[in-house]
Amino acid sequence: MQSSKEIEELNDLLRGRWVSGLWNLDHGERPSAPKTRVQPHLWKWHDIYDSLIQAKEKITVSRGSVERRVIRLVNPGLSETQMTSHTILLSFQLIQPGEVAPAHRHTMSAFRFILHGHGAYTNVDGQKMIMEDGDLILTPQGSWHEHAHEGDENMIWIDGLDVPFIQALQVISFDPYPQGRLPVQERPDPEMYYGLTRPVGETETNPPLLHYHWRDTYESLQQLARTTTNPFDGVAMEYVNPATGGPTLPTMSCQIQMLRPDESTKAHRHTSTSIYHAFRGSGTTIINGEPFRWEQGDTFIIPLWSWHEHTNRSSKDEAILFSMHDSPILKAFGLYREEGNEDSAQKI
Ligand code: GTQ
Ligand code: FE2
Repeated sequence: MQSSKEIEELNDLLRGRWVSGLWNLDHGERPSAPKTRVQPHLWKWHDIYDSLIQAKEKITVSRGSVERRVIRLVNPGLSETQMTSHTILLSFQLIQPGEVAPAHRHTMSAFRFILHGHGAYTNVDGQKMIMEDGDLILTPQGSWHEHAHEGDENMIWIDGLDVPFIQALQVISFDPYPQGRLPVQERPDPEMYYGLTRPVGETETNPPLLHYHWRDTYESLQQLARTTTNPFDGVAMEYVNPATGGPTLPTMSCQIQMLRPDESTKAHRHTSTSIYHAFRGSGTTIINGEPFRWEQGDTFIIPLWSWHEHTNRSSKDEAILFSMHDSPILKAFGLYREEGNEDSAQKI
């Protein structure tokens, strides 16, 4: 049995050599099941909306000062980093008529899910995409992007970025666009490429799919609702990257799901973290035994390895949840695990 004094002396010696003994490992660093500092939490729409409106009064968007009017969701377990989870930063952005959020690019990938307003567009690498409620628009890593508003009412959308993950890899880089506006490229409407045909000879120049229209998404949801439902997620679909057949972005999967009137899903848990936005309807999600009641506009987070199940609280109206997941990261490294409880669905 070594005395603690001897161990201390050894530790002091090793410290000076920039090495360290494994005997100093805290057993808390070796939990028997995944453990996260991310806490379950629900943000009410009223708080988000009021914060955006107050910011609108006081914050002006202009080049070189505040380039985006953005409110981020801070997880109560991550107040030092001010992130929403350990992998994703979720924010809400408001742009007023006439404003331009100047062009830039960064190593973080982003997506936008549009909530309210008309007449704004995002330009991604020259592709001008007019935003409509329920649309999903991607900004893959390294693409130039600018937002501008030609309509006459406030425009609000969700921004999701893989900031904390890219930060952990220490590869954050950011460039402002050298000067002026990002030019819109004159080319055939990229939507003609999204089907299964393309102009002969243009194989290499197809623009990537960056814009998923709500009218298509909703139509697909309704089609799926007629045929099948997933026991844990209800009528659920992933936004696919057609170039790879894989998830929406290399680091983030975006999904849309419908809970039919009175529908309840069964409980499951997985090693990915999920953030949900109630796009339509109202419901209750039980996270590790604790009920979180959501209404349209609310956003909530389910930390990894937490049991969760959803219920639509209405017996008349469908509920629609938009969600984002870091599962592509876990899957890429063979770390995705899932456990389901086939018997759990219970009425609340
Ligand atoms: O709109 O380009 O919420 O660069 C955070 C960083 C939005 C954006 C955010 C960004 C953007
Ligand atoms: Fe950006």
